[in-house]
Amino acid sequence: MGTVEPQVATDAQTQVTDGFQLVIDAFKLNGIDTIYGLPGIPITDLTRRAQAAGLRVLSFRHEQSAGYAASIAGFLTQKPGICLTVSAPGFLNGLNALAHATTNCFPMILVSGSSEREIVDLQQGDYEEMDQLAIARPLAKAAFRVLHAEDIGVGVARAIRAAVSGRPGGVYLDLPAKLFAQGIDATAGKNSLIRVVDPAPRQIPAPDAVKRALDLLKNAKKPLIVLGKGAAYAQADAEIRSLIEKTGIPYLPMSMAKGLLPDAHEQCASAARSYVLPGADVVMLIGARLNWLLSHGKGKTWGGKGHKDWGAQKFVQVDISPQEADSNVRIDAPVVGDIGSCVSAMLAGIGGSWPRPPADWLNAINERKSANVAKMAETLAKNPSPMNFHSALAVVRDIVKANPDAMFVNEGANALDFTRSIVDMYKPRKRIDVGTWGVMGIGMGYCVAAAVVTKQPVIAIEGDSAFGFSGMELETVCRYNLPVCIVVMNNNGVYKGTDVDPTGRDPAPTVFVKGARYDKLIEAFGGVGVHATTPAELRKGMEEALRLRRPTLINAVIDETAGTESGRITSLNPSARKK
Ligand code: ADP
Ligand code: TPW
Ligand code: MG
Repeated sequence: MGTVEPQVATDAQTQVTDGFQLVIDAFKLNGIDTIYGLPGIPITDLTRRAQAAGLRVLSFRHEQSAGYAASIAGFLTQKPGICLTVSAPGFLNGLNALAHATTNCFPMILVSGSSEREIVDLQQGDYEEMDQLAIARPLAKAAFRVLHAEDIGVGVARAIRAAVSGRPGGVYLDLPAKLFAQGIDATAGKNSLIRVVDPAPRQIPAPDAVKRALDLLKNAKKPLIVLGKGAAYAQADAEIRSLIEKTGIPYLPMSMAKGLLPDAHEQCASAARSYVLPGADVVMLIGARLNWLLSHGKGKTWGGKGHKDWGAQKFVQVDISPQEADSNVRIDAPVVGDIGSCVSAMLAGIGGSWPRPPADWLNAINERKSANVAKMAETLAKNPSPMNFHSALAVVRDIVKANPDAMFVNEGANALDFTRSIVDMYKPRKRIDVGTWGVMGIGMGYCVAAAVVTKQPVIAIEGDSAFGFSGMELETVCRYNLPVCIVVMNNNGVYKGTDVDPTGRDPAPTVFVKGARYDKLIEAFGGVGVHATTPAELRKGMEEALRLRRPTLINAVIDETAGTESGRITSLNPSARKK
């Protein structure tokens, strides 16, 4: 297989266009302005020509990072993020992110070049031979292949609709090498393109479903609202805030819903989580699934006696997916529709009067909150040497407060869990993290997309292990000169740095090179490296990075004994449970 040269360009004389051009035109027609990818056969010229045509083409060092970037761009913009890869190995590298997008309900399209159908289907050993469509299908919300240039318009339109309509997800679009060079009449090509009208149609909830939900909520003695990342995605921020404030119901934000209302809001019950979940009698989920992150809606977290027992709560679930209700426990009042429409309908149903939740419930929550906040303030005020997660995060907390518009990326175990609970968010869709899978490796891809999409500075709090999964993308961050400040919480390993090999032969599986200097990596690419062993050094480094908007990596030296196994989810770890 040779390289595919752009044989024909659209121009007035030839009146011919080709597959490359039609893909680019179809994207542009649908407002797609950025491609996250990695070049090679057969899509090198697609990257070049897309760039020449005015699209932003961001080139990564590994497709996985490009894919994660595309997925979070989808979350932030409600437009499908595009990840472009080469065939077989490039495609497989991108596949993790495709599955991640589907799992997290982010709209994304993985576009991969593929080898010749005739050879692939007869398994004759083509260059990078693989039946990519078949492999992508179970991991994607939808998967399509385009064989003829005149079908590119339909293929792109279907991919866009599938990605953003209903519950968003990852879509695979297979573009065989031969397609790109196919020439067709330019007018016919132009006419074959589709500008997708209303790609994510509103879905209005049924009035009786809204009434059922409001009746349940109104009679609750201990109501609670849980906001998930679906609520953040929906961009119905004003309506959601209004619903919460009008009803006076305490709310809990899931991690990527933090900041939908400021975490410092008086109705925010995050600091009393372990009190409100088992205590509530009616819980309204808005864009949050009752999956493992909410202990499946049952067990001790929810006041059940054993780990499989249901608590006494009744649930309202607002979700665009009609199949989500009853997936873990009974949903007494499902409200199916898009969150903007559902919340608006509820607000209309509430009208001017709504009884405030009983004072004893609100007072009890406030008592727990105050006690927990005071306890945390005490811990944060300590200044141990070496730094621990708390003393470092006290700094991060201040910096975020002073820069509420900055994007905030977070991954790791302890580096994730402590950060989530200590660092408040003040605005919607600022916090992006490991998501539904608790996956490591989203870090640098998310940083690039967050900076590019929002034009805001980005702060990334990274476990030292987490950072390693996408560390080479430091070069990407520096190449595009993005205002990204990465803080590596360096505790010498996965969870902590203290394990030893009982045989004395090797380092323990969870332990890395002691005292590694991650700050030196970024210097190789012209970025700013900072070695911080005290909160003061960390503060100075972060302030400078935000002021100068230069790519910066701060190696924050954390006490290697400070973490716990698996962070907050030790109970899910089979070996740890035995202890
Ligand atoms: P979290 O992890 O924050 O709890 P989940 O990813 O579990 O959130 O849940 C997100 C939910 O939001 C999914 O069930 C998805 O169907 C739903 N969702 C996504 N976008 C919308 C929307 N625009 N309107 C309604 N529901 C949505
Ligand atoms: C793709 C398993 C969960 S958390 C983690 C791993 C490897 C790293 C924790 O160490 P880190 O944080 O980042 O240094 P800290 O502060 O506790 O020391 N592979 C993938 N995803 C996951 N989740 C794992 C492995 C894991
Ligand atoms: Mg670590």
